[in-house]
Amino acid sequence: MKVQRITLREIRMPLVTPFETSFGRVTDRRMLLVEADVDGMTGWGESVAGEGPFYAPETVETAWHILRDFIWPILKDRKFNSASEIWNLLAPIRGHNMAKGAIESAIWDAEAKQKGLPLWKLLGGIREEIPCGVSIGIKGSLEELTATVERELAAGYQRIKIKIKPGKDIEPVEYLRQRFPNIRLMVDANSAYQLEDWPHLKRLEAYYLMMIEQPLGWDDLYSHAELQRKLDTPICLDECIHTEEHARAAIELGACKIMNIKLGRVGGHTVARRIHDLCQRHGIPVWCGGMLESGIGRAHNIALSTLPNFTLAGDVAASKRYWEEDIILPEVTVSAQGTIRVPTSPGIGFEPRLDRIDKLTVRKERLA
Ligand code: OSB
Ligand code: MG
Repeated sequence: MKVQRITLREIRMPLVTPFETSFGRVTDRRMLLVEADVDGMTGWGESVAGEGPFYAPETVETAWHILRDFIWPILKDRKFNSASEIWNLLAPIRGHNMAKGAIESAIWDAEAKQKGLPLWKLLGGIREEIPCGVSIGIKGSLEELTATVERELAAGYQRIKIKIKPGKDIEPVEYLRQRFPNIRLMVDANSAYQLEDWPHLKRLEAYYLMMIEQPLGWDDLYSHAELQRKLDTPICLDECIHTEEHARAAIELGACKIMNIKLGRVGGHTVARRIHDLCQRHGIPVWCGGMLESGIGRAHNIALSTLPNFTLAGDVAASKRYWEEDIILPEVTVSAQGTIRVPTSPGIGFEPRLDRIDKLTVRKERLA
């Protein structure tokens, strides 16, 4: 196999509702799409790098720079046998997993199409339907939060995650628990707390949360291990897990009992699958995180979520929660039972809408 050409595009799309986390608020997404021509077959990937370096160090700009100036020179004229080799080919570049994941996933899509297989089957997935949850941003009032939760439950979503930060944590959780005593509820702090805050976090245990996601420093496994020893509620790590080695360290240290796997954060399907396998061997359940993706990134998340140890509902939800109109056909929809039916056509199984993508494109560069 050989990548003949890649096309980078930056598209911009406004979110249907602004999304607020402890690290900031997003109203308009900038997304970097990678279209890869692999021996005449086209594959698509999406970089999940944010507008700013606030969730992780990468941004749309750094991903573009690394793809054009470092990744493409490695892949140009390079022969390989399968997409599973791309991660190793890119090993000389340290970090920049979101840039790597964008092209690596595009090559996986192309390989699956060449083989006439749905991507999820090529990855070794076993699920024909995946369970879905939602991630709800920090809201201005408890009434607004409750109304949102009601709407998502009515749509069928199987678990509710709310974003928290100091000052907006115990109160919203207590309020929701009183109104919804039986729902699967969890919180995500996106690294907003310090280890010294542990007695405060301990108070959340009164509301029997499924897990507390990434309460402490984005790269601080050690403090999470200390915190997990003080809490009965499972800690789920997100930001902290950017490599397979970090995943192993987290497990050995006891820094979490659950893991969130995001394709971009770990550099693509190959490493995502290895972390999945590692967690499975250690009895750590995983779920697929979301990064407010367009349909292309979402399609990759669906494929990844079919692996056997993705036993918990992820943050992979319907297109219409995010976009007035998505860039793929069909759009991603969720059943009344809160599941997504996995597509059966080759590759990612959703067709990118080139006309719409062109209209949304603010920058484009072809590398050959
Ligand atoms: O921490 O999981 C997170 C969005 C952007 C950055 C980080 C996170 C999130 C979400 C949204 O929680 C998940 C989604 O609905 O795509
Ligand atoms: Mg998170």
